[in-house]
Amino acid sequence: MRFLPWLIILITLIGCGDSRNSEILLHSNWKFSEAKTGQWRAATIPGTVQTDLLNLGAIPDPFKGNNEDSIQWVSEKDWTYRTTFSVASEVLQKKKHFLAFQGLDTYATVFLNDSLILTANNAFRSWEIDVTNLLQKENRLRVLFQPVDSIEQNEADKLSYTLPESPRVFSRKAQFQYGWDWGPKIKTMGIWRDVSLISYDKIRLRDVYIETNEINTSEANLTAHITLDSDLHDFCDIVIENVTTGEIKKVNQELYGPSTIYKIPLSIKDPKLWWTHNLGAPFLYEFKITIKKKQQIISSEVQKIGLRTIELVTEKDSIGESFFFKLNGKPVYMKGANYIPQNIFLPEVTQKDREKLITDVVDANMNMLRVWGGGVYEDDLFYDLCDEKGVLVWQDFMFACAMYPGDTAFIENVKQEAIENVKRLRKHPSIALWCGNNENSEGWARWGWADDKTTEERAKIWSDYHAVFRHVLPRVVDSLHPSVNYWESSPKYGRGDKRYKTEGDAHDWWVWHDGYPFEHFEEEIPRFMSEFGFQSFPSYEAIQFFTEQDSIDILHPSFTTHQKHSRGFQLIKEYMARDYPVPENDREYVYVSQLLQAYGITKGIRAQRKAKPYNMGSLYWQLNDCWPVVSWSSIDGLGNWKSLHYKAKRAFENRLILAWEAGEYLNVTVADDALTSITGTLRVAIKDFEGNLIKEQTLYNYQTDRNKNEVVLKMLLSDFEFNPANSFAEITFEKEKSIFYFEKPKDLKLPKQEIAIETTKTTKGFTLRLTSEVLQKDVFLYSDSKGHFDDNFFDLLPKESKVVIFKTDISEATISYLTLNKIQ
Ligand code: BMA
Repeated sequence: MRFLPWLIILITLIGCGDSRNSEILLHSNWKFSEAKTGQWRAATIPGTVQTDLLNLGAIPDPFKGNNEDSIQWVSEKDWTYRTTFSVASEVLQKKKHFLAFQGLDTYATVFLNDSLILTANNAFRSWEIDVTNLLQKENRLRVLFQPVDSIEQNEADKLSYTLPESPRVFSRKAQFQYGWDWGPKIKTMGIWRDVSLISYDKIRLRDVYIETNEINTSEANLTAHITLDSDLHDFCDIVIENVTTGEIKKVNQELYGPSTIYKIPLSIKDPKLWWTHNLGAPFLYEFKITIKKKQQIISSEVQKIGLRTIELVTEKDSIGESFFFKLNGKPVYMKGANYIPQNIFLPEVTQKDREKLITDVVDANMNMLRVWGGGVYEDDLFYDLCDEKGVLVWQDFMFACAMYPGDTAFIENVKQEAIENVKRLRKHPSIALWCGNNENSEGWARWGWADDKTTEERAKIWSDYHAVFRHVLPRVVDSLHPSVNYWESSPKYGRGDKRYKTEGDAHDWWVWHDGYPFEHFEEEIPRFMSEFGFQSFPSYEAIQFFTEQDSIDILHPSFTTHQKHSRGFQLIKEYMARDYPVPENDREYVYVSQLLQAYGITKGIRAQRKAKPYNMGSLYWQLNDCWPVVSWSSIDGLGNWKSLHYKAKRAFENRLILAWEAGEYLNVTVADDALTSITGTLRVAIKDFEGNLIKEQTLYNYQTDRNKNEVVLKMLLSDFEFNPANSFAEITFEKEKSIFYFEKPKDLKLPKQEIAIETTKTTKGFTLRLTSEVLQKDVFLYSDSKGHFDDNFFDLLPKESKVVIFKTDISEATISYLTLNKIQ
């Protein structure tokens, strides 16, 4: 997964006949065939059977139309992959050779030169096989994949009861691929991560982990854990260079045989801490670790580390039990979203895709992502980006919405998976929490899963749950990553439990699944909201993509597979009718669906932030999609920001102006998440939609307080005459501005006037200057040309102008707009 940079150096040096470790990617010459058909065709590694077939035009694009249904046969067949590779004599001369598979999806048998070398059964694990005795100059490598169905059925048949969500629970494979309420059912198969040949002579650098033991203001104490494979009683030099400070530590080490960890103490003077991007700099130290023998470099690796402490504080208090994170000793309010894999075809996700997404996360002022348990433990590159950009990661183990088996083989498999992934991910300062599963315990307690089970069956299923989530996983975390907390399940309690509000994290699905109005978010606020969400349609581009039409047709038959929630369309319409005008026109309907989602979710964010420090986190469901679809995401399957992403960005600002009506008053405060408070002028101006000032009130020398949100300004609304349907409050505090409306969007009397738009072509796209005599609500700029507006879905204030940048590579772009004014 992350071998490439040093691999290039290694390969170039192999020619010199030195004793360096060598690793060669085996990604070439692969062919694949449906078993026994002998029809061999070119394959891409890493990849999947489905994407290989797609590349050949042998199956239709499952993201388009209703093609998803017609490709189901692929995962029901056996498939074989094969390649040949030659090994250069310099490499072949080395004493030890290993074949390494970073990921096989899922039930695979591997043959090298016709000898069986591996039987794999977990897509979340990597495999390394000693092939020293089998490797030749010319080699044949073959990997056979079996469909999951019969294997799962076999396991299911061993039980006298049916596990909830069986049979997917028997396979250690991304669970969302079995179909989810936002994703297609595509059970991929294939060599989904790197495969390589590792060769060495006497010593191999297997792993490096630099652990932070203690940080104080003058010094940080660290331990480098260097894992080496070696012959007994050999010696080598371990050189650790802190590239950032220039300090070098060299140890002449006696070696004790294979897989031995050598611990070397390190320190950093005047340490610079790693912070989330909204609180400081995510500072990283770079270390270079080199293994030398008699002055010859055997292997080297670069690792970046961040110095920080992170703690989940769960303490009994007068209300129940707290749930908040302390970063470097400071309580931090977490703002973000739930992340799912960026593509159902996991190897299709490029580094550019990851970079774009994590940049979008930072741009939206998010400081935490929850990597949800129905996907995968992501590649290191994902966490590298979070490390660099200052985003914390709540990492679920890969279990979601089900009850899992508890036989010895399953538990052992899970244990190895956990050990490997915790060891890999603990290197990243972004990892803030390990969480056992998504909604398994809530499901068991509330979703009727136990209803048809006998007392003995219930006891057995619960004790199996216990074995994985209260025994194996916490023990792995405690032993390998004790500086980060383990949390058994998200949420702690379901919404049927009265402790929902007072203890732990919570998922609010009263809104959406139970049809409660958005105002519910303001009434039932938990200690930490780790999921709450609402669907919207994706961009016009995404709809055009999967309907394969130029027009926008929301009744097109391809929505049968691109709306996975049985009541989805109905719920969107019901909620829309409560708060918004319901347009007849499809383009407008899509637009309002996005406004609606943003309206509801930012209402939730604001209510949760207002409740700080009672509530200390707001992570909405969901950040992204794994294909183009109608879903809860704020960024659609083609990477376009929906209204929610723009509006979440505003609601997640470090300093957020909050206003609400309480009786005859308009109450105002500023929620401040920054580490240092500021003092400034808070001003409320009531204006009509033509911009006439009706009333204003000012508070001078107001100092923000990051620890609590008290009402600091109260405006008596009964003191003056105004029409709430055509007025708004413009509230400013230093650089921040917020607009408050007194009526629901559908009840506003918005004037009908056009916006004047002045467009200038620039090297990177277009600059637009928008002006209007009247208030223009929720201005939505769009273009048929691919691009990104730096701001969108904003309110244009009367007699003000606003500049928006449209970044695009297309030189002739037509830009159009919609506003809520046009729709009423
Ligand atoms: C949440 C998630 C997902 C699901 C979403 C929307 O609870 O954990 O299982 O997609 O609800 O229904």
